[in-house]
Amino acid sequence: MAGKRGALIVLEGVDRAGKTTQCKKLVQALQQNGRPAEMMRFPDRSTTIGQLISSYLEKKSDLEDHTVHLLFSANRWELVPLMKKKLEQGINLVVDRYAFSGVAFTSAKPGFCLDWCKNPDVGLPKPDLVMFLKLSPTEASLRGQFGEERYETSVFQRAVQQKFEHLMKDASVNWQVIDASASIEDVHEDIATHSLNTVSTVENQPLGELWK
Ligand code: ADP
Ligand code: 2DT
Repeated sequence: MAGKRGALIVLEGVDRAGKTTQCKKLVQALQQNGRPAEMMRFPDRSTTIGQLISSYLEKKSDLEDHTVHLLFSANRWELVPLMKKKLEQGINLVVDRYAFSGVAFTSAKPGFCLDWCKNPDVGLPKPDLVMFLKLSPTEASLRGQFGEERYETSVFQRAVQQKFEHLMKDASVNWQVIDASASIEDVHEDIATHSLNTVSTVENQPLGELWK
């Protein structure tokens, strides 16, 4: 019989909600529980496609809006063989942003419908758990200024938040809303509990396909 597979766990949320902080802590906690775990993030800026995206985000280059959406999706697809291999090896993957950010950010731009935005990501490995770190714009602003990258304005982030709210109504995805305004340790406890439950639940189940 094949061994137990790893879980695909995604953290989503607005800028400064604590995604990166919590992904790192979760990987450590899973490992301390004897569960192999690794972190990934999207965009993965290290690949050739990722470098195009990075230059766009840093405003060093301009890309047409449909084009950059497809590049973000391609950046996920190029990592799929590696993700599947690791999951099959029993490694739990903790992912900082995924297709939900892809859809929320592009559909917050004028002229984009949700369905068009979802299409390129249909069939990606389906996360076993997606935790949305919820934080109000006021609380986010207390965690520091926006950076200099594209999309880092309060008007755009509010539009993105609304798109996330819409995506979270999709019951085919295992969404969990996390109160990200609590202390780093309390948020971590919440996230670790959900994650450990998921890891045990899915270890003998097949990996799903997103939005299919
Ligand atoms: P994200 O990846 O969602 O943009 P980060 O993990 O980079 O967020 O955190 C943004 C900033 O907020 C960092 O300075 C981090 O130390 C701080 N931070 C993260 N979580 C909390 C928390 N629960 N309470 C207060 N500050 C936090
Ligand atoms: P960070 O590297 O700080 O998370 O910023 N984005 C992300 C998209 O527009 N589409 C996507 O598919 C993904 C994964 C969110 C990355 C920025 O890129 C946006 C913020």
